Amino acid sequence: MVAGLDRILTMELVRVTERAAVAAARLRGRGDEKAADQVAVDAMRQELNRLAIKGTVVIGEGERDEAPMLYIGEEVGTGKGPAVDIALDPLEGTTICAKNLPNALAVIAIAEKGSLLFAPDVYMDKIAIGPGYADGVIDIDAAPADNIASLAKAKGVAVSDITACILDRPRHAKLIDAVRATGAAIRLIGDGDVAGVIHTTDPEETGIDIYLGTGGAPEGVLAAAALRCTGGQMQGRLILETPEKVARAAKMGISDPKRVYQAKDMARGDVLFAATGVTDGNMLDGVKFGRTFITTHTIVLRSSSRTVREIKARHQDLEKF
Ligand code: VTB
Repeated sequence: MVAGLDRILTMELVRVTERAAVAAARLRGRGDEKAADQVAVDAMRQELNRLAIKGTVVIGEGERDEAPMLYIGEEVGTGKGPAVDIALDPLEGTTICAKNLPNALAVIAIAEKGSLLFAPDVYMDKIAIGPGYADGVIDIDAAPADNIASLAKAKGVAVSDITACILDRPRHAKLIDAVRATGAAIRLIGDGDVAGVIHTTDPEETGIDIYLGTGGAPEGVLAAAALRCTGGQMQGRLILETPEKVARAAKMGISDPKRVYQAKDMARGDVLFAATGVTDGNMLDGVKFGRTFITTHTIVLRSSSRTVREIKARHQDLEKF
């Protein structure tokens, strides 16, 4: 038997992201990020409160005063069950959903109490690759060209066969130039770096070998939770460039503002992770609304067994949604 969280929770999590994804998907392509996020939050919270857990949201929709629901510190679940930390993003990629572009997800991770990094909502510098490589193939402090060359060598391919995923942001102009100068390809994404990092875990399916660049720290913790389950390497460093941010992080228990976190430092112990596709993506199909049923596609992971499950569900009781 593998120690850790009750494995039944793995399957229970699927309903939570399914419900959020269906709610958000109804608002795909309507140009209204806020509305799509709101319905996803409501739906996720409703389903989460049915779980037999004593859960605390540690990565959520925001601080208590700025998010009415699923705020950091909110207690969720029935209160009868194991004490767990929860990281969630009911709609990762609100803009993607509003524009009906690929890879919007409903995402959740659960770990034993005290096991998820309590990260402030600042940027995090991130680098990630998939499983099957020796430690040390990537280094967040190395030049992008060196990381790409090192990965290509470890994979046994030419640098030009490597594809990096990077968020399309002006702040990444130098990074993009540096990667392009190596001859590697770049998949530029508009949003959704949780998906971007996860995509490195299955390059044959997604076409992405490495993730590079800065994105949200909360999204970094969610991605780390997934990588703990799939295998793969990730390093992250909070960007705390002002004394105010250093102080905010310190309040959350972060004493070394320059610390490099490995995936296992951001999500420790037994971790469960689920993501349901909202829009069609490289790994997950989006929600499909049929005349008599709704179809969802979910990936559900558990770190202690490293099982990767894909669940395609046909929901026939449409009243439920
Ligand atoms: C990324 C992306 C998210 O925030 O983390 C990004 O994955 C980072 O912030 O989907 P900027 O948009 O300021 O670059 C999101 O776009 C939204 O949470």
